[in-house]
Amino acid sequence: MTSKSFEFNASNLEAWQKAAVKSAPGGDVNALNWKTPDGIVVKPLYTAEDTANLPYANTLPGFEPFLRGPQATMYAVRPWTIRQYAGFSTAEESNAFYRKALAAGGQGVSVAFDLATHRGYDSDHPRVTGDVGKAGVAIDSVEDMKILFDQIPLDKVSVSMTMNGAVLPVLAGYVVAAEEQGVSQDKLSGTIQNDILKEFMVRNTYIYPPEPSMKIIGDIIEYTAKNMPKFNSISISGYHMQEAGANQALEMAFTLADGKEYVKTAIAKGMDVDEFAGRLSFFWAVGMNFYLEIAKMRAARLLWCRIMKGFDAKNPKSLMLRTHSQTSGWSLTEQDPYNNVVRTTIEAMAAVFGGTQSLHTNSFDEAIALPTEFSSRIARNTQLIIQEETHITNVIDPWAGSYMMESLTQEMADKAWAIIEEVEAMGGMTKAVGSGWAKLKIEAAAAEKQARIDSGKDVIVGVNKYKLAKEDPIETLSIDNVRVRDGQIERLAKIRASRDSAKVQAALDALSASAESGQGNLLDLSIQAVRLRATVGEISDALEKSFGRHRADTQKVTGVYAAAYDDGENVGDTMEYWNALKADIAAFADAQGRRPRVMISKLGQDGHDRGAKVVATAFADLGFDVDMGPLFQTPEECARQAIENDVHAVGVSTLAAGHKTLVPAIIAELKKQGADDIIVFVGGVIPRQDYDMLYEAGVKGIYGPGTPIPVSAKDVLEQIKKALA
Ligand code: SCD
Repeated sequence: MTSKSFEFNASNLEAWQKAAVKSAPGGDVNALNWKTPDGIVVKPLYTAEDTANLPYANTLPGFEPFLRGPQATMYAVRPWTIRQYAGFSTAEESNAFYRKALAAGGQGVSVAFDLATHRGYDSDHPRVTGDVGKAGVAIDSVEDMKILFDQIPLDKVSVSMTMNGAVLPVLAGYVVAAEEQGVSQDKLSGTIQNDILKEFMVRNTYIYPPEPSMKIIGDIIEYTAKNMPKFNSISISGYHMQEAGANQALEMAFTLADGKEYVKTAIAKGMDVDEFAGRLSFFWAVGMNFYLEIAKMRAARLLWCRIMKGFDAKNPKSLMLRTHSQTSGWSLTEQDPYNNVVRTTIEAMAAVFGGTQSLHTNSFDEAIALPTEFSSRIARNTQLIIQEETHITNVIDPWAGSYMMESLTQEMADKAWAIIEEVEAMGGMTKAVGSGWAKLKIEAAAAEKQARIDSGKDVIVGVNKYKLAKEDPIETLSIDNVRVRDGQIERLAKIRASRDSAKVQAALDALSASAESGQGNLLDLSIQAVRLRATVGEISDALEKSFGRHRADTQKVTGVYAAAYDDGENVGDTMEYWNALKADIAAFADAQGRRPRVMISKLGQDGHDRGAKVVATAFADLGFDVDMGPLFQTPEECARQAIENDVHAVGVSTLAAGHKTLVPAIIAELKKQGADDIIVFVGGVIPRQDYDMLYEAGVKGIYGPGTPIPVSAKDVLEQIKKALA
């Protein structure tokens, strides 16, 4: 008997409904639906009916609308690039890491810069004392760049650089380092992130206000289109939006809308769309919503093709969305951290099924500290195993034709398109960002998500369910930032002493003049200045003279956390805890004549403010008076504001490893300014082994990732009461 001739009793959807009712909770099949954070209803069963009328489900990879992938053969011919994002304090250490990684199966370089470099400060600037060498490599001049790429052939290895604020001096530094390696600009392949709009929404490593920042992007697209045809001029990034709390539809919509804005900017410079659009690239976060992530990546290619047709693009390269992806850093937990290897594997599979061109897999210890050599190896091997052991790469877009995946792809596309149209009605993404609307949308999504976790509705294994009684510490990497800074200062002094200062000054003046007049290309002028050994800080200053420095306001959403926490579906005793705490806070207010007042602050150049914003929202919803310090405060500025606002407590949110320098500094400043009654607490990414040091410095509470906000809020209230008594 062949399978063809096998007889069976046919079923239909009605019969299935009847069968399902028997085991569905409350006899209601609809109770099995899952409503995603994007508002899409995912059903327990999909059938041929769901795909019968889908317009794009039967297309092919390598052809419009590219839903199934930009290449005809995809991984069957060439798998995605394994491109691990890394940067370790000094150029020497980072270079050694890249070379080792390339030898061990890495396929491209991806540079992480330190926070001082991102914000356009040389390492000797007083504002960045706690930031040099933190969260990436310190680069002050082309001499550092040359060390960074030493013995890495830049005509062969593609290099991605995550730089947005100080994009001109950094890209210029790379070009000149290559030039001095004997590699001309036309041979350079790689990507510069160069995506400033999302910086104003979420990542916050901007330098100049939006308008001149867009001018810089236009100049870079223009220069690279003419001189660096193999180089991707931008990496339009949704990653940081999802990391900041956006759901998949919001991430995709805002990113594509950003892309539209960049296309408009380049066209306004007089370029033909097909001259540059083939080198626009994208960047997605891939988190734990497995199906949604795959659907998002397929839908995004469909929508980008539609958008580019709207600009009359003709070249297929202009119509196809090519993307890098990174597994979600936010999804990593400090608790039971080896679980993160599993999370990252699942996310990497989603990125691959979604058809990514390049992928970074996070190391399991990244919720705690910078990755070690061991954790980096496991992360890289995760990709190598998928590429070389599983045979996943042999089939192109393997989810195609799945009733569920094809429906979900269309639904994701429709959801995102509606948001893109909403943005368009506001006048485009620059306007939506400028008004603060886009940022608040993401922050509201973040607060909602946190409330779902804190109240136990969204499960995170090892954090709010299946918790370990005792956590074993893991080995982490620590950076001696004083040593890094001293080394950089020494090298800077040498460069300043050996160059032709008059020529450098003339090149910097030319940059200031161009920024003022709008004439000339800023990347071209930056390359000239870098050849003469002008530094990152000097070039940034020369531009700041005309452009000014951007200061963000500190709006926060209200009511969102409480609404999601207290939506009547709460599980366990979390609601009792919440209500008791609110009563405590109200009693405090009665007794003291005012509510407990906290200032949530970010110190140094660390711009990751999701945690700070969510905590501020939740504390306010609980009944605290909450002040939000502006980003990038020095400890001295923070202490002054705390005293002026007469707060009871300062909460420092730290995610970029600056805590050992900056937290003792804020405590010392409060003391110096006569306010040691103001207590200091800390939240964010802090290795366990640093806890004692911080407590000794005078910190009253440390709340690592995974601490439910009501728990930290209760502790802060108790500490404030203690300090007052
Ligand atoms: C690929 N090719 C094929 C093929 N597959 N040709 C024929 N058949 C196939 N099946 C060709 C491509 O067309 C291309 O050639 C070449 O092979 C390389 O492939 P690619 O797909 O372009 O891959 P890659 O060179 O790696 O480029 C991938 C992107 C690029 C386009 C996505 O922009 C990139 O590498 N981005 C990485 C960005 C990044 O690392 N960001 C880190 C961010 P041609 O070029 O000739 O067409 C980290 C971050 O922000 C962290 C968070 C934080 O800091 O806050």
